[in-house]
Amino acid sequence: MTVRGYDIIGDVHGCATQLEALLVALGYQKADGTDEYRHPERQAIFVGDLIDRGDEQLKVLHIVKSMVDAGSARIVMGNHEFNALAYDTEWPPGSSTFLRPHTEKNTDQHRAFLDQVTGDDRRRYLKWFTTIPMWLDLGGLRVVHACWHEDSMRIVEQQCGSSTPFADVSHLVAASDENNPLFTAVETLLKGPEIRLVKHDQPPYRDKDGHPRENARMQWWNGEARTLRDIAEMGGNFTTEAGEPYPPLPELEIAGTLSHLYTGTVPVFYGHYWRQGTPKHRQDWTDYTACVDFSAVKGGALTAYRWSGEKHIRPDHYRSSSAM
Ligand SMILES: [Mn+2]
Repeated sequence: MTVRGYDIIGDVHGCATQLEALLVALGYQKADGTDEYRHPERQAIFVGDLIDRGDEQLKVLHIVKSMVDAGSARIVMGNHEFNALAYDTEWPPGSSTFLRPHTEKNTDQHRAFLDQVTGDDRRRYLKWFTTIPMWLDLGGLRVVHACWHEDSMRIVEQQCGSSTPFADVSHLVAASDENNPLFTAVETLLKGPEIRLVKHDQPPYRDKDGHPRENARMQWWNGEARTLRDIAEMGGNFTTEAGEPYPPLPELEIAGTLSHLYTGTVPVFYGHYWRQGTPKHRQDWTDYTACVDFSAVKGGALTAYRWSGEKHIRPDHYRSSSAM
């Protein structure tokens, strides 16, 4: 098959019904007697986070792995696949401690997966996760779960020798150690960069759940952003510690101090950011970046971007399983 284009599909989080509806809407059809959806001239690319939260995780894994095995799809790793590996890895062996500690919070976050994906299935899919690359650079387009950051990619390549490091458990160990440079590199690629507000003399805030926070998400996708106000993503319902609305951040020029802002001219597709509603300029897409995570498991639409060689993002190329 000659691949004439790619359909980049957002975070599925166990929503198999929406996934099948989206694949059908995109013109993919099941190969006879299998769950492998295929398209005569296109390939799907999953941005990671197939698992956690949703009700149909085993079915999602079955569909997506069938597609990847058959060459109908590709995938990059999400933070939830990475966390699943670290949660499962007892280290040192026999110690009853795990690379991702089995705290109540971590276990609750992973509960639906642990309940739904059991026994041999769990072993098989975790093993598959170790073969998933952290990013894809396909020439005319780039795909990563949370942030395209070349400095972090170089660290992964130099330290691990590839973009697919986790078949070797020592790399999983290094990436779980906060003092190892691999930890920050993997966090940046899979969870996105954050900016420390207190470092810029700004007060901490409370997020929508009332949790105190000193870091804000960085809008790395906005290459034109220059000031702290443009770069730090502050939600509308964040408050100060005292419960007052959080004041606007200052127009303090900081772009020159950051390596994270994407200034490339090759389109980058990513997920992770729980966008709401329909895709909006700057917030969700720019000329060279497009988020495809529109919160499918929280009532949003599972979303894809249909890329056919264009050099700039075209918002009319977004597709979803329901009307947008
Ligand atoms: Mn994610």
